Amino acid sequence: MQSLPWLKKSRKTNPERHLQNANQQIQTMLADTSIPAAVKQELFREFAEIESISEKLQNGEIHIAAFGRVGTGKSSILNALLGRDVFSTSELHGETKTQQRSHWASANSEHAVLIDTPGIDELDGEAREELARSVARISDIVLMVCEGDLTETEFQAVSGLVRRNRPVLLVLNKSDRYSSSELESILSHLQQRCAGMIDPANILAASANPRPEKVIRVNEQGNELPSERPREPDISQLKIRLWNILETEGKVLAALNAALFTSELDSRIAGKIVQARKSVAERIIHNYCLTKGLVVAVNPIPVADLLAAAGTDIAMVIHLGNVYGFQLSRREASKLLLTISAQMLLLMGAYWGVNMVSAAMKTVSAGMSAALTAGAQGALAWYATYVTGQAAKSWFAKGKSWGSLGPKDTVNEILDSLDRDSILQSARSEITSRLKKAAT
Ligand SMILES: Nc1nc2c(ncn2[C@@H]2O[C@H](COP(=O)(O)OP(=O)(O)OP(=O)(O)O)[C@@H](O)[C@H]2O)c(=O)[nH]1
Ligand SMILES: [Mg+2]
Repeated sequence: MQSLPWLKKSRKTNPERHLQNANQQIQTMLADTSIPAAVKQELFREFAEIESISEKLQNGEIHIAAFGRVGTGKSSILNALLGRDVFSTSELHGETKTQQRSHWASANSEHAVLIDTPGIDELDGEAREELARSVARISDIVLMVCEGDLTETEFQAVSGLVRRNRPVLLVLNKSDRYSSSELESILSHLQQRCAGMIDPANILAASANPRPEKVIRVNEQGNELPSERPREPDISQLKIRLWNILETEGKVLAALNAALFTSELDSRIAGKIVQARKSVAERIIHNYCLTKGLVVAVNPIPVADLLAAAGTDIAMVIHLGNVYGFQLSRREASKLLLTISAQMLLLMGAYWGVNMVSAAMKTVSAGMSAALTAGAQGALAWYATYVTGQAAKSWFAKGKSWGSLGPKDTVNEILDSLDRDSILQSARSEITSRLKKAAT
């Protein structure tokens, strides 16, 4: 049999390795006391996914999920494959509310699992995307169940699944509602619409729960008597196709899916950790800025000494180091601070004196109160600590290195990116409001 198109990609990926990586990252993250509980909470979900996918890999399970609009007969198709009513079906739309699964004992693979999902069209765009993502994550083969030509929503869903390298079988259910010529023309239309996305061999008709056939009997008296003749489900084409895939590609599909899933997970987790560190670092920097700003406001020192006094930022640097997993000695911390403040003096030296003071006092008018002046002084200290914190953060994020930019350009880039005046203003107002609160 010709190899299926989706298998051409990344046959060599190694799911176990990705799983181990993701698992290790999560374990480290969970043990890291500097990471906020909310982010850890989010990772628990990924952790559960890792557990379930590694279990699936170990058991060699192959997951086949039904997906599609409400009421197209997703649950009915799966029941017909199982040969019994496992999943609940209804004429009323929205019968299936959550994902459910059942072992497909009669399949030619020992480990096939059928998964039922809720209909996609009652959800808004974002929720639908999320559902498609999670279906793509859990399933090795997707049965996209439709009951006629594809709506725009259905077409988007198919495209999304194909984009995620998910093997899709398009099942035109309720074929009993069409004459054979109608059926032929719908199928060929579907093949055209999905050209390049779905192999024509994977676009199939089925009737999972056909309505009884209306027949007219004529009795001995010649009277016409309408009656109904039950019809058997017809899912033979689908079953044969699935068995074929399971037999020839099943194991590879499961491994490929696990590899895709876990490599995505791998980078997702790495991204989350970076984000978490950034937000904790920002909070730490803000707290030190406030402390330093208050100290200077209460006990003003000459403007020119503010940078020299950067030595007092040692605690902040050590604290930031912890967030990035580094234990800095005081010596190392003060060395880093010296490097940073040297760059700041170099870059801001001329500017530091007159211009900064006027910027900080911009809105302060002639009859300046002592508190406002103090606030402006404190704001300058705040700003210096803020720049220092950002530079240190960048050094830690690059693994205790300035990277290709070097310290000068790093600090320069930080200075360029900051809206100095608005930082000074909000620093000043936070400091004065704290001072006022303390005074009352
Ligand atoms: N005529 C016809 N009706 C069918 C066929 N398959 C399913 N149905 C009917 O379609 C209706 C919906 O079937 P379900 O299997 O519940 O559909 P579903 O896609 O799971 O629906 P939700 O869970 O609500 O999204 C039921 O009344 C089924 O009896 C079929 O082959 N032909
Ligand atoms: Mg259902």
